[in-house]
Amino acid sequence: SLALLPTRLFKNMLYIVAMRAQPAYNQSILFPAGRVLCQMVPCGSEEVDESIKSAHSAYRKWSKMAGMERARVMLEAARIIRERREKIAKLEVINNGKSITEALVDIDIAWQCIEYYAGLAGTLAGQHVQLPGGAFAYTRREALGVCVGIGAFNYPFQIASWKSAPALACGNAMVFKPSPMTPVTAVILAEIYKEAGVPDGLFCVVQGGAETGTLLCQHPMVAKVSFTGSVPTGKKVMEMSAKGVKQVTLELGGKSPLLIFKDCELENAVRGALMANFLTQGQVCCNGTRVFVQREILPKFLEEVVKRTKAIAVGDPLLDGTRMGASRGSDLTTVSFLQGANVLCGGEPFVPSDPKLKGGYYMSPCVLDNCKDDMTCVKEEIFGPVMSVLPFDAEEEVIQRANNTTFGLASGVFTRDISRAHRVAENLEAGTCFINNYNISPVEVPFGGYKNSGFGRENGQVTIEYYSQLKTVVVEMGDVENYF
Ligand SMILES: *[C@@H]1O[C@H](CO)[C@@H](O)[C@H](O)[C@H]1NC(C)=O
Ligand SMILES: *[C@@H]1O[C@H](CO)[C@@H](O)[C@H](O)[C@H]1NC(C)=O
Ligand SMILES: CC(=O)N[C@H]1CO[C@H](CO)[C@@H](O)[C@@H]1O
Repeated sequence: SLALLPTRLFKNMLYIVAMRAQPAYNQSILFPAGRVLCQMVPCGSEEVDESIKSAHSAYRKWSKMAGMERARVMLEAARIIRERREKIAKLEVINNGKSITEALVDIDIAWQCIEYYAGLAGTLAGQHVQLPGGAFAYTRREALGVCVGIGAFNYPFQIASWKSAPALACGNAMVFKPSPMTPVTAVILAEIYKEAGVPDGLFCVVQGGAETGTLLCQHPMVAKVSFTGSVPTGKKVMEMSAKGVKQVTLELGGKSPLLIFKDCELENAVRGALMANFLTQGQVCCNGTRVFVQREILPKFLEEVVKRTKAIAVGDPLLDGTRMGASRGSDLTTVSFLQGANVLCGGEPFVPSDPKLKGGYYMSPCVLDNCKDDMTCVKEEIFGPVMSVLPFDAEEEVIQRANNTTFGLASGVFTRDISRAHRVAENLEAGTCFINNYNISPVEVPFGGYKNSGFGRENGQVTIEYYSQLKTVVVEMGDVENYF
């Protein structure tokens, strides 16, 4: 059932950005089957320059349109995505390897995001301020210009939508570089925007890895860079952007804590812990991989979690029944990570029975017990389906331990005690705290990190601030003071 579409996709890439023949080929791997999906030529300085210039001229037209007009085009794009959700989701599965069930959710969140910012496009406005002597000032909310979006491999289509929707709503253009591991679906988004009626070049896709990313961050015509990826790369993006005084939004990694108190609804806490760790094969930046469980309920919790984890259907991601697909080549030989932690289940390369999938990248989801706070598996991102479970005794203690990390993307707490829930939410150092659930990201609420997990926000009304700037216009109604 893995229909390959290399010719069409390759043609589409050429269609968006004319690519020069270059010796260095980048291969995009078809994760579910371990075969080469397509070969790409990374964009060099000429292609990057060309796409930024075409984005800039599109921005001139687009930013002069009324917000309501931009909204109409964006609503049409959202409608097309919704209409083709199954087709796009299938391509996302081939692109990334996640299960079709999850890919459909990603695509739905993507069109919802575009719809949401279309709704805000008509509301962008400044302020009127009265000054002495009849003078007054007003502010105009203006676009920034050409924004660069750099995506990660875990949510290719969704990230392209999360970045482009607020950018376009505010009147900007965007040049988007998907991860070289997942080059496919951003191109589909570009085609859909064009079909919906955005000016040519307003949303451009350039392909490539770190070198192409560097060219984008250093280009003098770029006003802003929004990056999703690892902390080390995020720091480089910020450094390069600083040289040109460009605005930056960074959505970086996490090692988020999930606190499970003994008074919780255990069934929900178990479901939450699974959601926190095993969505998209564990390759989610806000996943709650440090699961702190109050000692009294630890045996019961582990028993349930291990039972359910063993039952997770790993395999062909295009089948409806599959709950975990293929990951980015991570057969986690986690042994080196373990340092005395107990493997309760999983953690091994998994070979699906379907011979077509023999070469694919599968791993059985893993639960680790007997973890200590200073173990590598607890402190560092593994980026795979691995849950580390840590016992705790008291609220104050667990908050200190939960905060004791350089990351701060998300956090979660399961408890029936309403005061405790809000107290814990206040004290955890993270950009999001989920109470009695985990890993839900409605487009209406801001998403982003504390500490090394980044800054700036995506989604929610506030993101308008990150894609626009204020111009103050001061109007004198009388004479200029005769001072000299
Ligand atoms: C998701 O879970 C993995 C597995 O433990 C973890 O290493 C990683 O930090 C999480 N993903 C991200 C992007 O933080
Ligand atoms: C924080 O972590 C460090 C190193 O891992 C450790 O030495 C320290 O005791 C921890 N602090 C708390 C409050 O857990
Ligand atoms: C509010 C609170 O308790 N914050 C703590 C979180 O943990 C860090 C490190 O363990 C402490 O420095 C904070 O005081």
